[in-house]
Amino acid sequence: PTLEKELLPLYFGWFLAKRDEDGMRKTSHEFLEQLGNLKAFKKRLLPYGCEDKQKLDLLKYFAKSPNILHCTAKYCDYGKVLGSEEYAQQEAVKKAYSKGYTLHISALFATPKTVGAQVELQPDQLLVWPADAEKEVMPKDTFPKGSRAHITLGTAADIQDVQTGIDLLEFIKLQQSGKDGEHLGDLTGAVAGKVSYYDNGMWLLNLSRKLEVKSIFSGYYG
Ligand code: 2AM
Repeated sequence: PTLEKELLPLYFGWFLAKRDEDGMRKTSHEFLEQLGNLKAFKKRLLPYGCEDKQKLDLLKYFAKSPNILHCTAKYCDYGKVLGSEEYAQQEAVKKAYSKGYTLHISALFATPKTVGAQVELQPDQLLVWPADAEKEVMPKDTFPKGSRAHITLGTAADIQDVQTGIDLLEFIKLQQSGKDGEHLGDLTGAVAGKVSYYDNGMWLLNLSRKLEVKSIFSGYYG
């Protein structure tokens, strides 16, 4: 018999269940629509390459959206990424594979590059979160484990998905240094919460009611 090597995916992650994925896309639209209509936002369009008070359709601005909404745990590039074999062989990862998880979303954010959801990983979810996930993209800073966890909802033209987690870490870095952003408005309905501005076109919505979405931990082979 031939020895078969296990295939590694493009990435491991939590994939939103169909019904919750549809809901999440609607929530994302609602967020961008309400944010774009905020007076404070209309006055701060320069980071988005617009003149002040010009009209900016955020739904069009974030032209790209992932085919399947998910929260990436480990990017493997089919095994080309160092450490992906070791990751896949961890007991915790094998145990989690194909199991259902509820993702907790505490905030939504938009920057000139990306729009995303901040995911608060639960203790059982942190078991499959790579120790170096934050260092991988921001080697000079220190973050609590799981800080990078997010769902990419959309990206501006020419921006890669991977940027969303970097943008999220940028918010957290500012929060860690005591800069909590300026409270510039409130959103209502399904996206009720406080909107804070962090300069350079960085907007964060702290949800009054955390969102919970059902997901399955698995690998994407694409
Ligand atoms: P995302 O997690 O922000 O959505 C495939 O490219 C998926 O792997 C995307 O969802 C992408 O971004 C994620 N990803 C995570 N780390 C990556 C990396 N270092 N390079 C490329 N994609 C990465």
